[in-house]
Amino acid sequence: MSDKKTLSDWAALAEREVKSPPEALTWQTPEGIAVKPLYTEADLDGAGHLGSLPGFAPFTRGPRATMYAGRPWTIRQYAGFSTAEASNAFYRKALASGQQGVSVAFDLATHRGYDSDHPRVVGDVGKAGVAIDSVEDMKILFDGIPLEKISVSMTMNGAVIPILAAFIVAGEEQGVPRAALSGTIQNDILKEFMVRNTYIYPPEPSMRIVADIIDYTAREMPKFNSISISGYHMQEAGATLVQELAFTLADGREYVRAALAKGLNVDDFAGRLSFFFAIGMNFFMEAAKLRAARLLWARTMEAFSPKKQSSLMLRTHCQTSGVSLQEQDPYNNIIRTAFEAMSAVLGGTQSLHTNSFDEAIALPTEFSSRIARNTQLILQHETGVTRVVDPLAGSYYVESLTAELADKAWALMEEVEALGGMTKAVADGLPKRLIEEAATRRQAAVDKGEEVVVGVNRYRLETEDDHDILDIDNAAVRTAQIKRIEETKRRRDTAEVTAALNALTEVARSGKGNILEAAVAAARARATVGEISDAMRAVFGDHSAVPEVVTDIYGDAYRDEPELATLSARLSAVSRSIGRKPKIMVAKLGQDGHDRGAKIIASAFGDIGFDVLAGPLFQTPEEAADMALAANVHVVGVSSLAAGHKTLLPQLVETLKARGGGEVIVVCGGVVPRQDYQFLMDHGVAAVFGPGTNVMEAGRAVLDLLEGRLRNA
Ligand code: MLC
Ligand code: 5AD
Repeated sequence: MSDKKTLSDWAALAEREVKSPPEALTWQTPEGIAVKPLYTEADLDGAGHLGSLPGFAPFTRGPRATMYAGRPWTIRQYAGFSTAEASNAFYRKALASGQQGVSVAFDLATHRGYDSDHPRVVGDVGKAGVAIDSVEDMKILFDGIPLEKISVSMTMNGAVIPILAAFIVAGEEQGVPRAALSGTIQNDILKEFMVRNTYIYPPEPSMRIVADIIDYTAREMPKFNSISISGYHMQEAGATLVQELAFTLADGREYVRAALAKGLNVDDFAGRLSFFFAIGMNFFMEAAKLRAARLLWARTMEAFSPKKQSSLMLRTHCQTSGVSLQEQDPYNNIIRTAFEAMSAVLGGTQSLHTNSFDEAIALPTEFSSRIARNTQLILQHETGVTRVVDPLAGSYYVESLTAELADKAWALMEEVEALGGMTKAVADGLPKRLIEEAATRRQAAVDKGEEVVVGVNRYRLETEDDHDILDIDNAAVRTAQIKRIEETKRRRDTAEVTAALNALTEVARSGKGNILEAAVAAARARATVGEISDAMRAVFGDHSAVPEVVTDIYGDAYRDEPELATLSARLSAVSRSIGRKPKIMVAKLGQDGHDRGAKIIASAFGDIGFDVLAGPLFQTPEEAADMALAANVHVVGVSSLAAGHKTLLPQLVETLKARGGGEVIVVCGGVVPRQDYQFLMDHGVAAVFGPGTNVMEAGRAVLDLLEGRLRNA
């Protein structure tokens, strides 16, 4: 009885159970990792990272010795909408209800350095975050929130200079010197060029801004994290976990080099670099990812020979995954978020945001935010997970995943090094391409039902219930903001503002002095976010990207499916009757830079056989209409993820009509609440494709519309 069983005994037993060799149960993940049905001690042989203790390099088991037993992670919910007054009230209520840190979501106008009165941002003001135009707004935003006690994260990358400057001055005027301010500024521009797209200036001056902020905060703000090096948005854009890990850490290495090139000493700033990862549904792999991230960052930093242990330490914020959440049967999202939160905590995050269940529909309501926050409070207070440090350590599976993720990510980091580092790799387009390929592959797997999404491609409800959503009256916010801008400009000393802005331009031009320092003076004099941004635009110019679309990924996945052949045949028939392939322009309007959906549609529609024109980011409705007419398209498909659809779509339809393009079919996809479908239809939109749309079905629907138009012609 006591004879020890071997792995081959197990394999034989397993084969009898499932009637095929156990290798058939191996799961090939998108990372290229083969997950076996059983892990044993033998799998630890290759795992060289074992045996370390928390609080000591390489920190695989956590950056602190006691981790949550000493102090739990910070419950830091990302939020912001409408005006500074509205967001301030929301933060105060959240803090009174158990939230522990603040995290500001700015609107897209602010992100891209435009004041609320700028004509390019009519659909964006106050929509996806709070509108901030000057110190006056910033002071209202933090009114009654003690900045010497509560740490504040600000997700800002494009307009990072005017926003951080306004925050510093708001602190000053609240009686909190900048040395006492604690918090984090995202300040991670490389991933903006890759995936998030709220850049303003070209890469080179943008990297100078990052380095100037690291320099200034290292000297002046010892409690402030100078950067939040973010993989989150890569995963949201479709990256695999290996890509997320590798590109994030490679970005980090690039920022370290930029700071060193400014003459800083590594130990003076490395301890205030922080990170930010997404936590998706692959439960154990996500926890392992955080462990691997700490291991690899310590290895990366060793190369710079720091003296302080803290310079090797990766501290991170995590956010549960937005893309994993669904519009269909949305209460399922509460469950998804809870699992993701647990995984982030088992991985040892320092700070966490849990998404609200209405994520795929609109911004959170007070109700959905409460559930999201309580998910963390229950984890902290009721489950006992805080009592023990790194409880997954020693798990054959998790340790083996930690090692395998680290190896694969390191190999990809080496590839980036071979290209000359991340700035060069980003310019070359490699990371963006790899991420978009992974995103398109993933979409095909979901559309084909290979990857199950409950309530979407399986167990779908016949009818969905209505849900209350938060809808922002964007016109009212804009009016209020414009009024405050006018007041601020009336009260300030114009000569002082002009002098400060000129001085800032000169620092930008000459390369001498610190950009943030000059901007703090301008902010104090009440220069606006737009004016400070423009003072740098005058020297740096604007960055514009040419959209590239990957091909043959979606089509290849459907190669042997009759569905694709049927669709292609219908498309050929339409092509014959109109004398060319039907042409569709995929458009992005306003300041919404979320382009995963647009890129997947452009790529898949191209593979199906449409003639696809990918429009650039940030078009006004008029610019999109002109481009569509000049290119003689049959269809314009607008992808909207930042809630601008009710303003921008009607404008597009009207402009097309006014300029002789009344026959162009306009469709819309993205984060559009069902409540808005009728409004859009009444304004001339032919079809709306909400979240969870199967791309093949969208293709069929667009063909239906084209065929209908031909019949009526
Ligand atoms: C921690 N501390 C302990 C301890 N654990 N002390 C004793 N015993 C323990 N066990 C101490 C720390 O040393 C620190 O002090 C203090 O407690 C706070 O702990 P922390 O772990 O540093 O937490 P926090 O302050 O919350 O900082 C976490 C962080 C930071 C380092 C990850 O960068 C951060 O808060 N990031 C949040 C980023 C964010 O919210 N981003 C939103 C993005 S949304 P000291 O003195 O050492 O500091 C987005 C979406 C979009 O981007 O729009 O696209
Ligand atoms: N308020 C709350 N959460 C937001 N997110 C984005 N903007 C806001 C906001 N204004 C969250 C969503 C999204 C992720 C990028 O951040 O979860 O998926």
